[in-house]
Amino acid sequence: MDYENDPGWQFLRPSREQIIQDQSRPYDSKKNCWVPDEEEGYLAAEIKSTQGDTITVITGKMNEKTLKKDLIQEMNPPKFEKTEDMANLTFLNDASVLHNLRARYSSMLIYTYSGLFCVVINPYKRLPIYSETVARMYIGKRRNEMPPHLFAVSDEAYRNMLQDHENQSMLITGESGAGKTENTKKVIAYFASVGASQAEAAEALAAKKAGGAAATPAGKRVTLEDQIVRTNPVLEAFGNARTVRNNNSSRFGKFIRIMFNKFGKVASCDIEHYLLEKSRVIRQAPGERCYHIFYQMHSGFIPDLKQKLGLDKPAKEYYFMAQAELTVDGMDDKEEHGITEESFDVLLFSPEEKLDCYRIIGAIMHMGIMKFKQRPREEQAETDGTEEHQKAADCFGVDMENFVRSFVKPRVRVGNEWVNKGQNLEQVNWAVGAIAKALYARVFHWIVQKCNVTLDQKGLSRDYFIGVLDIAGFEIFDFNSFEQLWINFVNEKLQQFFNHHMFVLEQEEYKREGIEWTFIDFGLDLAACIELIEKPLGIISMLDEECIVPKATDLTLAQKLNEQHLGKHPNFQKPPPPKGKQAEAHFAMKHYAGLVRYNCMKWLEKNKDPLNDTLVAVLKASPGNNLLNLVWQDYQTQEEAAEAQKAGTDQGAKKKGKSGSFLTVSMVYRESLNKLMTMLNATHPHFIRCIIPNEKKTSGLLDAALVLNQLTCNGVLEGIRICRKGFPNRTLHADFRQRYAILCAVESKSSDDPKKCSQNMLNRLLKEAILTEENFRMGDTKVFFKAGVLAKLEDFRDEKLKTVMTAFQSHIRWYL
Ligand code: AOV
Ligand code: MG
Repeated sequence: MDYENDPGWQFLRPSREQIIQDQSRPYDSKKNCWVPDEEEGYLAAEIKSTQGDTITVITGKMNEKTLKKDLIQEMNPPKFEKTEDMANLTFLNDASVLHNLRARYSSMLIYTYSGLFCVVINPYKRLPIYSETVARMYIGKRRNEMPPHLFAVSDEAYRNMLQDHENQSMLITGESGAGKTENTKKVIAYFASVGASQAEAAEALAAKKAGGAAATPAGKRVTLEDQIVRTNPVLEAFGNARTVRNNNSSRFGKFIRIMFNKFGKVASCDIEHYLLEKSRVIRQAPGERCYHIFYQMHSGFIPDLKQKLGLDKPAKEYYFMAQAELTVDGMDDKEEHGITEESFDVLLFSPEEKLDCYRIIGAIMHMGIMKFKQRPREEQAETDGTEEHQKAADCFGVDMENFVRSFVKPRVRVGNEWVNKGQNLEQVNWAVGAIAKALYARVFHWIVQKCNVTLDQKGLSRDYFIGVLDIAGFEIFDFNSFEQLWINFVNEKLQQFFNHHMFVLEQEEYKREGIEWTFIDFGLDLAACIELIEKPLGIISMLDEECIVPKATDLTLAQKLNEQHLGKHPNFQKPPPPKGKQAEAHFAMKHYAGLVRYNCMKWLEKNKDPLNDTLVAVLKASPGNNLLNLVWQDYQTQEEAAEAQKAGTDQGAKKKGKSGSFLTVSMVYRESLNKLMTMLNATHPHFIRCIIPNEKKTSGLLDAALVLNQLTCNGVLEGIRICRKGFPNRTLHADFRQRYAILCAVESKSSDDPKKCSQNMLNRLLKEAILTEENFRMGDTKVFFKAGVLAKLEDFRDEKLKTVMTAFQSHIRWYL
């Protein structure tokens, strides 16, 4: 294939001219270095003089600087300029990693490997690197045969699955706006299209060999692959929103499992979702929007939709969707609604299901402007006009009187009695918000389940899967609450998983090679923080506990947490005083990614997530909206629970954990996190780290401090430091013999066995004090080196070559 003529190629590998130019800069390993710089992260500099611990340098900006010796970092030789895998760098340090990523990004080479990671920087513009032709270039290729690409990682996962008969996972993480979802979409499309066609060919071949007829390709009808790809627009319409950082921000995490048969043909698919941000349904911060679907429904794509739902006001009057922005630059809600609708159809949502779903969202919009008022001198709220109440009830298909009564006079239990208890205005408003959020979350869950039913195709056997995880990275905000605790906890677990995986892999290779080495499990580095969150008497169990203590408040929780852990657990700290826009905090936690100040306000409520049961009962029994019955099906109201208990049928519900009244939000989250981790632990993982280059959504601009911070949070830099503790560079004995023969000619010919030769050569290098015992390890097939050692050998080799060449040239001259 003629790769270089593909329009995408220039964004995958620099041209020959460019490479020559990049590598032509003068270089002196003793002088060239990096010095820290506020703006650029690190500046290239040249050492002028050294006095004891201090060093004087001249930077590229022609400034002279004197600084502590240990602040400077070594610079790599020019042959590593824009290197495709940073694990190969002679000098593994923060400055070189940043420089390499920056140099590559300036040429729009957005993918780079760093050992086990694939790092990608958001290009903020469409690059022609995801085309069908580019995808084809990567099929069946090994990672080092092609420039770094998400497709290379995807293909590796696909091949590993078929060759090792092992499930695979792709973990795509990064900050908001870093490109997780875009990359997830490309991975899914790659498996769906390329994986499918390749497998068809394999299957046809197998069928032919077996003497049977080739399997017929799916033809023009809607294929499972189409349906898999189509889940995305639906999930994005309901789960994505404009935020300050990302115009299309996913407000939930997802794990998509694509299942394959043993030929590698897509057999089925399912989706799991995590931590949907419910609060957005009723509240949006400045510069943000509610979920896209709200605006799509107002766009007029379905001409009579608004009329059917009684949405006769302009969008800006519906409070739940109009607190901040109504539009998104570059996004046409009408067109998007068309795509959502089309995808709904491909995924076999029926017209009735779609309409019921829109009616529920419509009802939420009406609920946001239902007016209530308080009776003078009474703790009793009542309706203030009933227009919106009626419209909401119509959408729900329930009786308006019943609907309103359940807000203002719900049935509650007092001792053994059930009574109708009046509510004040604040309580009513709170109940409206709570039910809107719960309903939305339940509709979202139903949509995912409905997609799963469609994707759950019978027929092909499901032998393996590749799971793709798209989940928000560590969040360190000015105000960190319950949601951040959970996101950060999940990330802590994922990072531990990575560190542990790396440890296991290294360990396995060392063992295979017969190297003596006690490796440290770096997964354990994170254990302390994880324990602080999840163990008995840890933060989450104390929160759960406080939720059942009478008269407990957020502040009693904060106090108990501090009493239990402050000064006793290394990761639990007193929050430093707020800086800039930071909010007050009740405690701080040392996470892998940094210190996070947490504020406990509303934690009890967020964890209990109470609902107005009377209202739920009304909605659940709706005679006019089937979907409404369905989404509440697994919710047992207190009254139902009491009845079930009386009748002795309560056990089942409790055991299944289906009753909302028995489980806290944390308990549900914990269960789904455990399930995810168990599943990931049984896969071969592949890691994609997405990086946001700047906060201006601008292509080509790289904010060094922002990027360095992410490299710290996502473990790329830590991964490199861990690497340095082991023996990251390795060469086969035969290669070693050939390359360094010039340094020890006699030994390189001392045996026919390459291993013996390397051993003899290494002994010689030891004798000459070029190497020390600590520098390397002999394995069965390879020699392993500490970071930087191979570079030293290369220097010696270069020098030797130069001497030989000079001698040779003078010899020739003499001869001539
Ligand atoms: P996220 O998933 O990581 O954020 P997205 O994948 O939504 O981030 O990316 C944000 C925006 O960056 C997209 O809408 C694109 O405009 C642009 N972008 C990202 N990656 C690419 C790419 N490879 N090519 C072109 N444009 C890209 V969040 O969901 O907010 O955490 O919760
Ligand atoms: Mg996203």
